[in-house]
Amino acid sequence: MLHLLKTDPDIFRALMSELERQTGQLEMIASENFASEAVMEAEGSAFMNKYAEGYPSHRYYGGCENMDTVESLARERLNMLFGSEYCNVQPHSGSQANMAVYFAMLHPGDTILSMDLAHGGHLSHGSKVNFSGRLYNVVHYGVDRDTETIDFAQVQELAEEHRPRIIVAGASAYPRTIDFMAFRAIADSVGAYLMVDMAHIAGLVASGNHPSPVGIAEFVTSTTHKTLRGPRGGFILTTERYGSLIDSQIFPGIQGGPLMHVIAAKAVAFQEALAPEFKTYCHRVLANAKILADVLATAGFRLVSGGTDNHLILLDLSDKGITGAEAEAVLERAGITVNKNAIPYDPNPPKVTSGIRIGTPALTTRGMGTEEMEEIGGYIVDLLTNPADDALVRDIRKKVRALCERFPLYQSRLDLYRKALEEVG
Ligand code: DSN
Repeated sequence: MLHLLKTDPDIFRALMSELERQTGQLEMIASENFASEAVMEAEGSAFMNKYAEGYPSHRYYGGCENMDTVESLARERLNMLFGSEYCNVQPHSGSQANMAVYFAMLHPGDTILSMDLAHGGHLSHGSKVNFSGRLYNVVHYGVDRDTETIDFAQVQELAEEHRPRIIVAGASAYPRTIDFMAFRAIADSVGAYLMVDMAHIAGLVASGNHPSPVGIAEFVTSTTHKTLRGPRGGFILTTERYGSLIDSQIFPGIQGGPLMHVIAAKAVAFQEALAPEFKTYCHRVLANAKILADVLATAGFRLVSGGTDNHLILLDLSDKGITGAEAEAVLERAGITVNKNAIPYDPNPPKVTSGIRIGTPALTTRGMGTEEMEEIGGYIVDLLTNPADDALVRDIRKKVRALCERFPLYQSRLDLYRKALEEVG
């Protein structure tokens, strides 16, 4: 670390400040988590210096023997974790995993049927401002106005009307269990492929806390850094039948050299997720989300779909006289980080929104449990009910700091950085 401090104090100070931000506030963005020291060590390593275009034993560069070890271990562990037949661990991100599947199975202009971003879908599922919406003919399904759960009658109707080549299941702001079998039946009824983007719930799937799409969908894509708690990145699961097609779409189709340091970190995260403690962790993520949901609902807040089955809660603030943007801001001032989020049929634009999305994966990694969720739920209720009360915000900020101190995170790193800074004065 002293190297960075000596070479580039500006970046070092930004890093120090970020570490203090992450450890000194309550991270409740549903898609974020804290990777382990081992994962970070693998990523910040000499693996990053190596070009390894190609795949294990078939590389376009010399000196790849250690790269082969790393990528083969990542693949074996990932297949073991999800019981999959074939996988690709090279996607730099979830979007690129999705892109590779589209490129493998679709021609420009083909039809994709996917969940509307405004109802909890994802940009790379065909949003007009994304490559997916520009290249393909995209038809969106959404949630039912009353139940706020996926409207399978509408999915079936749209599938019959538009005959999509691929149906995409998966969401980034959907608090309920997704019925992959129902999607399979609809896909089969119209001869469509099924792709499941399980980025948000990958850890829950790996630990048996959400039904698995593996063996149901031809293609399963994911990121590695959300509930799975690895480094930022993506992967694709498929069967032998589509394996080499998918491989060729990732490299040379859309990517060049794989990020071998990230693949090494993915391998470490997969190993961690195979350990029994990861199951316990995921159980606790769900238990924490349920308690938090109960506290908010009991205080009179409306939860989209009436509750949660997974790691996230979508809170509708439209009857509280506060927008999603305002709620995000007041919570942040008190040291609670969430994101504003559209609710289904939201009348407000995406930069304002009528809701916030709250998740429990990161705080559960810190070791917080149901007792802490009750405490934090109380703070959220007080802040959202009295957003203009500066004294309250200051008081809660203090309590949040004290709570964070009780659940230390990256402590040895923080100590090391602080000591380094003290030494240079
Ligand atoms: N941007 C991510 C999220 O916050 O859910 C999805 O990729």
